[in-house]
Amino acid sequence: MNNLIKSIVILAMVIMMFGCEEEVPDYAADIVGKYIVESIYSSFWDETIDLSALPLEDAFFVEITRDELKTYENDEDRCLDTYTIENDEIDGVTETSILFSDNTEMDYNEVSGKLRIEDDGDIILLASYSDAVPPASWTNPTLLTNDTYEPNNDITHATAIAAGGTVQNHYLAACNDLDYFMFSANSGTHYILETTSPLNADLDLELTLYSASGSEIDSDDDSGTDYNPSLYWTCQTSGDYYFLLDGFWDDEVGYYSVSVSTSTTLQRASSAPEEKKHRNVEKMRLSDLLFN
Ligand SMILES: [Ca+2]
Ligand SMILES: [Ca+2]
Ligand SMILES: [Ca+2]
Repeated sequence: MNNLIKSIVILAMVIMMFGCEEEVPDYAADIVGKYIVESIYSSFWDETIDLSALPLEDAFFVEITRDELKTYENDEDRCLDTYTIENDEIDGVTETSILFSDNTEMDYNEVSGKLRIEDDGDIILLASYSDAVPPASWTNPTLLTNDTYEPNNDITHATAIAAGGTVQNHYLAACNDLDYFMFSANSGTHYILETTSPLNADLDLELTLYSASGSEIDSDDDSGTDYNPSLYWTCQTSGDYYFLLDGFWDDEVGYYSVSVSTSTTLQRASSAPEEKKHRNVEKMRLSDLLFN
């Protein structure tokens, strides 16, 4: 055989050899990615905990590379630029399991586009996440992304709220979040500034009303339901007015609703300053259940 034919024969044999070899599926490629924890079923508590509505600073993240499964948890004090990360070294990925170098494994499968991981009876449901992990606010508390109205931490960034009873849903975040609001008021009209928080929420808000020049007009702490403030006020001069909602204590966090309503007749008689409502024990953090 001349050299050309020899080369073609060798090439053909090489192609046949590799062609016949069974291809090992790249299972790892199916699960590599960044995820946000959507729910956790705890076999110990026999309870599924829905985490899908948590603000980013309270959420949990998982990042899977070919070598590692990393779990991210923000520190309890959201005001620090630190967080906790746990690395589990991955040895291999089969069709159903992630094998770790410490000889443990977790089963996985896909459920409606989510990655479902089972670990010793606990079930963690992960949704794909495309933004930075950990979120920027974990290392820079000024970037807390607690609700869509942020930033509104000063009067110049106040959230506009219509004085027609529209209810806005907000979140008071850690690190001394301040939520400023602005509404237009008419002389002679009565206004009711009202807040509510979900049942059993451990949230104690206070409200301060300001004029456009920033001078304090009135304030309230607990006149509403639970520990929520509400304020009855009659406008003397038409114009823009501002109010601040912040936590009575430094560690207040949680969802609340706020509205500004008008009334031509309703005006609550002013009462003497009330006593501060007594609060019960602190609520336990979710991560105390999950990671300890
Ligand atoms: Ca807020
Ligand atoms: Ca704010
Ligand atoms: Ca209060």
